[in-house]
Amino acid sequence: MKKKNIFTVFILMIFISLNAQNDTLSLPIINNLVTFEEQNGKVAIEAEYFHEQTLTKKRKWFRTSKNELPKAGRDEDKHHVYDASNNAYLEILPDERVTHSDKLIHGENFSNEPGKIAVLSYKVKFNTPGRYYVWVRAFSTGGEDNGLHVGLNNVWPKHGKRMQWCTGKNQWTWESKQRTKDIHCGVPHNIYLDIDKAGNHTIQFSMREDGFEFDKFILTKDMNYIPINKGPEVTLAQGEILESFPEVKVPSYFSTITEASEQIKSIAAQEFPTEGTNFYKNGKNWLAINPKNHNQATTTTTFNFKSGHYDIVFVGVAENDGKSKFTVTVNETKIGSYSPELTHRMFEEGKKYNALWENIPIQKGDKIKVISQIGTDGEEWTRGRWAGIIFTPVGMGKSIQNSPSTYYKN
Ligand SMILES: [Ca+2]
Ligand SMILES: [Ca+2]
Ligand SMILES: [Ca+2]
Ligand SMILES: [Ca+2]
Repeated sequence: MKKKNIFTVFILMIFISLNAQNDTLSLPIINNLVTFEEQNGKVAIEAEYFHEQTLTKKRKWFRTSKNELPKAGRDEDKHHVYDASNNAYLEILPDERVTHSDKLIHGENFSNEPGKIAVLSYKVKFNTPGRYYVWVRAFSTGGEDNGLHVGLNNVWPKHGKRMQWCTGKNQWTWESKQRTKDIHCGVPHNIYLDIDKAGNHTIQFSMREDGFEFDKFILTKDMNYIPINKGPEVTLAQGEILESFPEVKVPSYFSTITEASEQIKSIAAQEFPTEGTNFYKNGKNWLAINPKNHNQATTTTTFNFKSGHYDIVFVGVAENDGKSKFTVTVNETKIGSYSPELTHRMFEEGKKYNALWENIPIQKGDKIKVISQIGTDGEEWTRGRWAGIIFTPVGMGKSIQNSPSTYYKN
């Protein structure tokens, strides 16, 4: 065989094997004997347990888990396996419409009509007929990945159209709201399916917006039910589920946020110098002060990102021994001071323990200084722990802070 031919065969083999992997991730992992079961007016099902996927020419649902990362064209957000129920979820790819400025193509990256693109099916045995409200757990990182349709037995009723998520960005969020012409963020109690008689029915979901991430769904007869955390256990009427997915550790709050978008710049606490600052490196994520030796510490580094105006998010660590105090300056001009509230945990980081300073001008080469002071509850001392500083485009600082809280006992 000529060199060129060998090369072609080689490329072809890579192509086939990559596609094989991707095809695998869009195929069902249960057979069509598996039937879920409604019990006491409720049934919960993992998105990844569909028995069939159809109409996949333009877009397809792909499974993501610790060792299964789909490569199916444009997909700018990160993987979100941590905190997903069953450690796996589906994402509809490619995600060609990421922001409002990407062209909207009806029937390709958007489908206001249900049942047209990438239809997932789930077999459910209902013991009780009646009206079932539909809740879906989704992960949205923007404004063009937060819509879905739900249907029943190949019918797409009015009240299954346009499920919508507005709040709960950048974290797994249960929602059950219908987008309407007047209320874009959706009307609660408006998404439901009417099960006319007991027995087997097929529950279906189809694409509204590409890039949508789908973890789990619940059908409940209780109009006032609100799921929490990962929701109820899956219940089976028939068949077996063999696959279980390996757990993924929740990354630190700071890294979850900073990795969420290319637009987000950051300097982690441990990227600041410690020598001669009274700080020490505490675990993998924090700088801290040993209260036996010091009550204050100061460290300075250079801002190396593009000059401009930024929203600044300071990720401090709440402690249960008191309130630390943090001050940030840019070239000796004070940007702000704050103290995270007490937590009942030993440590905690999350949105409510951050500071936000908006629309701050910073030049490349400016000196960013952080001053930490320890706090006390009268008996013990905090360690002035902090995780880092985040710089976002103006107006983004508020919205990027949603992410699961994290806490450690190093
Ligand atoms: Ca993605
Ligand atoms: Ca999209
Ligand atoms: Ca996505
Ligand atoms: Ca799941």
